[in-house]
Amino acid sequence: MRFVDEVKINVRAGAGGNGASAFHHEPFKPKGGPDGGDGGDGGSVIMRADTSVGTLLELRDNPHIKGPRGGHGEGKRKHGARGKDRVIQVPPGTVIYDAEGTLIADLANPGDELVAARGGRGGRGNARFATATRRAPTFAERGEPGEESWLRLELRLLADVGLVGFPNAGKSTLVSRISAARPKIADYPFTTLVPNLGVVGLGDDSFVVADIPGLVSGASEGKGLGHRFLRHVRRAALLVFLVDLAAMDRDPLDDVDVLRAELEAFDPELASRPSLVVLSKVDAGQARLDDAVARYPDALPISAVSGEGLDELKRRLAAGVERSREQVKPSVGYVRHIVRDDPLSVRRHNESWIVTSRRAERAVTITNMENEESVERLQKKLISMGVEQALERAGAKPGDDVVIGGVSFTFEPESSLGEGDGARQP
Ligand SMILES: Nc1nc2c(ncn2[C@@H]2O[C@H](COP(=O)(O)OP(=O)(O)OP(=O)(O)O)[C@@H](O)[C@H]2O)c(=O)[nH]1
Ligand SMILES: [Mg+2]
Repeated sequence: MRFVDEVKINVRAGAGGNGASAFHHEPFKPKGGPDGGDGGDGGSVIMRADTSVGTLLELRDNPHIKGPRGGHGEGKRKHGARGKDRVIQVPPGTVIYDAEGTLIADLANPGDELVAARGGRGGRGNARFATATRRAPTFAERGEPGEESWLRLELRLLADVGLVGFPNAGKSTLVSRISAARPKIADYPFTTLVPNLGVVGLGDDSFVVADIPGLVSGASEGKGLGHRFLRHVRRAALLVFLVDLAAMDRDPLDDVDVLRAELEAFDPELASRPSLVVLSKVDAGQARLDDAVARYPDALPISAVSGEGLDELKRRLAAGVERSREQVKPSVGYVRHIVRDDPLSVRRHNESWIVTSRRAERAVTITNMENEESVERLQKKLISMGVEQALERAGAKPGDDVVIGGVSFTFEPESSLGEGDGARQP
C-alpha cells in the first residue's frame, strides 16, 4: 500500500560548531590579541507543506531526520560555516503532534512550515571575550546541541465533502461519476482501501469530494478497516451519508444511525458536522424508496448508473459546502509556537544532586571544561541563575556531588569559599 497517512519521526537538528580559542601571530612578531572565530549555527529541521508530495510514505521509510552541524571556528577570526537547514516536504494537510500528544502545527496550505527542531547556536570564539581588563581570554564557548524530539505526523486530506457509507454502498462509483477521479469499483465490500479525492466542477466553482473506505458497525473497535480513515473527512465542511437502497444483507435505512454512532466514537465534533442523506442505487432499490423518503424527508435519491439525481446532488453539495464554510471557519493552517517555561529543579538521585533547567544545562554544554577561565565563567552564570541557592535550599552540603547536563561537579558554594581559605587550613 503506497498511501501512508500516519508516521512517527525523530528530528534532530545540527549542533552548533565550537568557538575557537586562538591568538594572532605573525612570524617574528610578539604574541598578538585573541582572534578565535565563532562556530557556525547548526542546521534546523523544517517541515514544509508542498503539493509535490501526496503521502507520508517517504518519512515512514526514513523516520530519522538530522540537520547538519555547524562548522567550528578557527584562528584569524574565521567563523565556522552555518549548517544548512534540512527541509522535509510533507503533503498539505499534515498535522503534527509533539511527543506529549499536543497538536503543534497544522500545515494545511502549501508553503506552511514548522521549525521542528532548531539548530544549536555556534559557540563564540575567544576574540569575542576580549575586554579592556581582560585582554587575552583563552576560553571559547562550545557549540550548543541541536534540539531533538519525536513527533507524530498525521495526514488529513483536504476535502470539502466527505462521503461516508457502508462498504459497497456506491461511494467510489459516485465519485467516478461526478469527478475525473477513477477509483477502483467492484461488487464486494472493502474495494477501496485508501482515500480518493475527486474535484467536482460546477460552473466556475469547484469543490473536493473524499471517497474513503467503507465503515461498518463496530469500526471504532477495529471492525472492518477500522475508523482511522475518518481523519480524512475531518476537514470536510459537509458530510454525505450514502445509503444503499439495494442492500441485501440488512435494512439499509438503519445505516445512518450506525454511521453517526461511529463518527461520534471517532470524534464527537464530526458527528455534529452539517450532513446530507443520499439514497444510492435508486435504479435497483425502488422497493425501498417510499420507506426511505418517509424516514428521511430531505434525502436525495440518486443512481450512479442511470445518472438520476446527480446534477441536483452537485448543486446541493456546492450550496451545502458554501453555507457550512460561512458558519464554521475551520481551524486550519496554524503553527502553535510553544513557549516552554524553564523551571529550575533540584532532586536527590543516589549520592548526587541532579539540577534540571534548560538554561543551566545549556550553560554547561557550551563550556569547555578543560579551560579554567571558562569554568570560572560557568560558575558565575550558574550562581546568577540561582542554582547555588536552590542547591542549598534542597540541603546540599559543600563537597556533595552535583550533576548538571550530564556533567558532574563538586558543590563548593561561594558562601563556604567566602569564609576564607584560612578556615580550610589544617
Ligand atoms: N445498480 C446500481 N449499482 C451501483 C450503483 N452505484 C454503484 N453500484 C454498484 O455497487 C457496487 C459497489 O460500488 P462501489 O462504488 O465500489 O462501492 P463503495 O461504496 O465504493 O464500496 P467500498 O469501496 O467497498 O466501500 C459495484 O458493483 C457498483 O457497480 C447504482 O447507482 N446502481
Ligand atoms: Mg469504494
